[in-house]
Amino acid sequence: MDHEAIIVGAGFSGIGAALRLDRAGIHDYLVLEEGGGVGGAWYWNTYPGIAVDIPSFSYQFSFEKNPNWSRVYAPGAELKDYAEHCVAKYRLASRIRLNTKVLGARYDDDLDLWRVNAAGEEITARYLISATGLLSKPRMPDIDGIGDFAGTVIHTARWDHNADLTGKRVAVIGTGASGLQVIPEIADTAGKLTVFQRTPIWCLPKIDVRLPVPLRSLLRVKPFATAARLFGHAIAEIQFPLLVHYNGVLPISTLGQAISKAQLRWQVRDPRVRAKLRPDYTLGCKRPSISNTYLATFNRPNVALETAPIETVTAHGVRTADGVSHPIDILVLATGFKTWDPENMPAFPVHGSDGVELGGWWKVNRHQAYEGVSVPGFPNYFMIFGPYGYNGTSYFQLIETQMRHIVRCLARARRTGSTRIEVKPEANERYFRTMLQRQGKQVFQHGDCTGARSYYYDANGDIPFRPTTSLETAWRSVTFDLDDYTFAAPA
Ligand code: NA7
Repeated sequence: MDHEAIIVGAGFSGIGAALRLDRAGIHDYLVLEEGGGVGGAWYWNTYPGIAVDIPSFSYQFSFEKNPNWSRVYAPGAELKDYAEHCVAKYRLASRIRLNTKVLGARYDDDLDLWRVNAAGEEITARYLISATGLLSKPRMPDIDGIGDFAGTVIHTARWDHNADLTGKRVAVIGTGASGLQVIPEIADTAGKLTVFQRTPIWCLPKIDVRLPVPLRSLLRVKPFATAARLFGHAIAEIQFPLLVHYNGVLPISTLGQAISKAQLRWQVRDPRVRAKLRPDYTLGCKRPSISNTYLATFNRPNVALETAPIETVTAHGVRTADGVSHPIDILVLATGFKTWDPENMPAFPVHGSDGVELGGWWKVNRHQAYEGVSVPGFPNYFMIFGPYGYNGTSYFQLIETQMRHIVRCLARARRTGSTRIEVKPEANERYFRTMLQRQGKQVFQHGDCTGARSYYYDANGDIPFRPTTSLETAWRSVTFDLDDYTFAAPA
């Protein structure tokens, strides 16, 4: 066996997994990363205006707080720097193999290990930890003629820094979080900017300020760092878990909608444009976003909002269903990511015990995973982002919570000399049932999500996010019953 563990992905999940394994005394692991650098989403996404969309104080490891964030919502480059800092400080580089795409993994029932196809080379390990994130595979829109466009096409998740937008006719398709960030940034440079919106997004004010150096030095003092972190957690908790999962109990969406509408009235002058930007679904049905500059961009004379459906992309532009042709030079796709699609969940073909394939198993049985971490029939396989694992708050809480769970399993296996850890089907079913029962309070039941087109839904119409608060999620990771797993030693 080559290693005790293989971690797939060197984004924050993979880095966090590695750091937690080290802390648990498991040093023999290898991190495999497709990209040429670490940082995951922050390595790949470099479009103008990219920034984190929950406060940075919450978007960091609890044990490695960064006192150098330049803003409450740090720009993407600082997140990438922070990832590199963690790798350097904890000496992870020698255990990360970059430019190595995992093409598949197969469990060997005889030897209780995973055979991982790493860019064509087989590497074996007892444990396989998937840390591939959710938003890592860019989604190309299924629009007719897109391949015929003669100009430059750029997906926000793979920004082309050689493309010069100065004075050009630019179109952006998509008004999700990426669109909201990139649109105000490029409006200045582009000669004419046309934004193609299919579904408006609830846009909330961003409580963002620059953090001057004296204020940053306060973040080196523990009580201030803790207070900032609690502030960040509170915002993140309201922004998703409370808003979405406790919609039937707390009127956050009503309040948020009122704030968002007030911002729209205040920032957009033309009432017709305002009407187009106003969503008609309940806040929380799809991920809302925050910006102080997005809406006002539509006051600019060189920016147009187009809501007629796109019929086709031609060699020289976009034609909408009302028969209008929009000539353009550069087409920006802010069209998001594959989420619960079979190509992304799992991110690579995973064949468990007896060769069962995970994507196929989920297709038949619906997305499910015990505590969002493990699936029956897939021994020694653990996910950071599995179905019903992420409650929507800071991604770092997910990483730390899931690693607490995983490390508890690995520690018991060490203590008992076990080589095979597998969640019991009845424990998984119990967890799945509980998750489904909890959905009664979610916005998806209480609100009107008809027109939202949310990426939260999978092909079965399920929303495999964990309907719990972060406190409960963390509590479960330390209290779940280890007897929900079987631990087996070699015969
Ligand atoms: P999102 O939030 O999935 O947004 C994608 C946008 O692209 C959204 O407005 C889509 O409209 C639009 N889209 C996608 N396909 C098409 C087609 N075919 N035609 C027209 N419009 C289309 O991705 P982001 O990258 O913005 O954000 C992802 C996450 O990153 C975000 O939630 C944060 O957590 C950070 P739709 O709404 O589907 O009508």
